[in-house]
Amino acid sequence: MNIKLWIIAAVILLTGCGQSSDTEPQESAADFVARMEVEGDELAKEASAAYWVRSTYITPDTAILAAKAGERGLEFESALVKQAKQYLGTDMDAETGRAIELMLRGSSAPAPDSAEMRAELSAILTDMEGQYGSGKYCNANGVCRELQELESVLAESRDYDELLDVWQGWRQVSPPYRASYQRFVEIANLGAQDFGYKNLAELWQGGYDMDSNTFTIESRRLWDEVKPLYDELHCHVRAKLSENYGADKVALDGPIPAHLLGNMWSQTWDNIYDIIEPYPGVSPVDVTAAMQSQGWDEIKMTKTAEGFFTSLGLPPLPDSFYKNSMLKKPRDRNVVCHASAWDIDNGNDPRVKQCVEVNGEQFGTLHHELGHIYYYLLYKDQPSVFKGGAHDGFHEAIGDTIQLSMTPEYLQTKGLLEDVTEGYEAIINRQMKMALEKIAFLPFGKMIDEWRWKVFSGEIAPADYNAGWWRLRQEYQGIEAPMARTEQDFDAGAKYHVPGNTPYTRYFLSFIMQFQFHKALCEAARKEGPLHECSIYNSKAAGEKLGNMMAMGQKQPWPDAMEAITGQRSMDGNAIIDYFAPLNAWLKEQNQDRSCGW
Ligand code: X8Z
Ligand code: ZN
Repeated sequence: MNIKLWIIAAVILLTGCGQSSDTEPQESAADFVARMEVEGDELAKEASAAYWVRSTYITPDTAILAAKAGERGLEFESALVKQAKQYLGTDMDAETGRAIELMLRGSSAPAPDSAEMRAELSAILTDMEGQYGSGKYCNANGVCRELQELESVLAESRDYDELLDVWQGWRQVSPPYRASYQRFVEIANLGAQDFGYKNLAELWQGGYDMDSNTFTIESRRLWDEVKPLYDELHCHVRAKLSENYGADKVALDGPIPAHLLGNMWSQTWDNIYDIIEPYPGVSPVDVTAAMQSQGWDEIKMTKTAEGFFTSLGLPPLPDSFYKNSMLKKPRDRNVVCHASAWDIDNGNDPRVKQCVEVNGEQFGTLHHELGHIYYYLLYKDQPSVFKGGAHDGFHEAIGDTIQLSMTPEYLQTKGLLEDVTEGYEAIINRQMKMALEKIAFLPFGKMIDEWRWKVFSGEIAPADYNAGWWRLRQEYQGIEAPMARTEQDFDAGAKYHVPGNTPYTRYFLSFIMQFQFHKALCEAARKEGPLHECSIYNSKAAGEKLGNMMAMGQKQPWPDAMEAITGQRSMDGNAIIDYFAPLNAWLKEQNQDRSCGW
């Protein structure tokens, strides 16, 4: 998560929204921006200290501290937006204009101008994330497990009933905050209206240098570009699961039961690669086994990930990073294990919070988090208002772009793979593993905010939260709940980003853009050959391109940053489709006698 504290101008989302106030500004726009910079930094220091402690030590005491800090942040934000509005339509230099525009975007949880509601909103957000973070499921035998342990069962077990037990078990964590979520929606919608938006959906959609309507059309276009490949993958995976579990459990003409895909939320499916592997035994890549047998720990994993970034000519992480990060789950207290990267003290004290376990998935997540950290380091000299990804999808895409370069050859240089197998079958196997991660994710990445946008706009009413959720799960992903669900449940709330209130479209965009970035960086690195074989490891030319783009922060509209790295000015699904061309052709052949769809 890009924790650029939702308090300070939390320049995450929003357009300059055309309203001006009658009040005459008291100071020049440039003076106002400069003053906010200082005041915002001061407040951010206090808030990040409170949030960090809260997230790494969940207790009723830290809830009080974090909620209080949040309240002050919301108060600051309301005042900031109010004054910033006064400058709309007035004369100012371009840089100040951009700063004002970014300030008016508001944060992901804006509060109305009421001390009572600020307190309520902040308390609700703190509490929901805390409940999620300390969630546990105790089964009928009295065995209690936390989320990461339950996730391991989803990843490793192939026992239908055992999978079902942990799947439904984790979903017992969220109903207790369903009513809180409903209240959060009411308050934050009022806040969005105070800031000049129809509702919170419009505010969230407004953070992309185009109006909210154009953005929703744009993201729909991207989904339409990649959906045919998803449909092929879905069809094949369903057929293999049906073979594995029986047609009575996985019907060949309907949605896939959600608990069989190897992931608690069915968002990535690479954990069931063993069931899907196109050419069994060809070119096995088992990073987890290699790391475990060689005794890797979280520090070696992080240093290795850092080593990729430094191989590109990017700077080493500051010593404080290793001193202040939380890279291991503490044994004696509840923490928010969902991985995140924190920009504390304006790029001087960046930290990762992650409950690292020694496996390939967590190694990938570490690269993802370091992508955020490198963004922080590279835009550290920008004024705070320009610190941020060109848009939030850029921030999410950096570390993932690096992961696309973790080819078998690269893994071999790190001692994580013995032999590199070449040939068609090896390519298809490797592409399948990646597609189970990257293509399977796309409709999930799209549907989460599809649900929230409808919840914020009222199209999905509170009484319909869960049914609305499953309608979208089925429509986009072609999956279904494996057991009866009711409005007593709150299944959306069992995914971190809902109680954590982190917008999710950013990941959908990231998964598309990272392939554009990979292609462009491979060209900069002068790598010939297919993109799925390219690694930019050690390429200073690629690093320079990436670094220059990150250093821009959000000072300019995102198409400028996109152009700086790819030469294109738009997001484009063709790069990911081209990347998977071999697998796409293979899947079409496999599916030719099947009836696809759900
Ligand atoms: O939440 C994350 C990161 C932190 S920004 C670990 N991700 C999404 C998720 O886990 O649901 C990364 C990809 C998708
Ligand atoms: Zn992230």
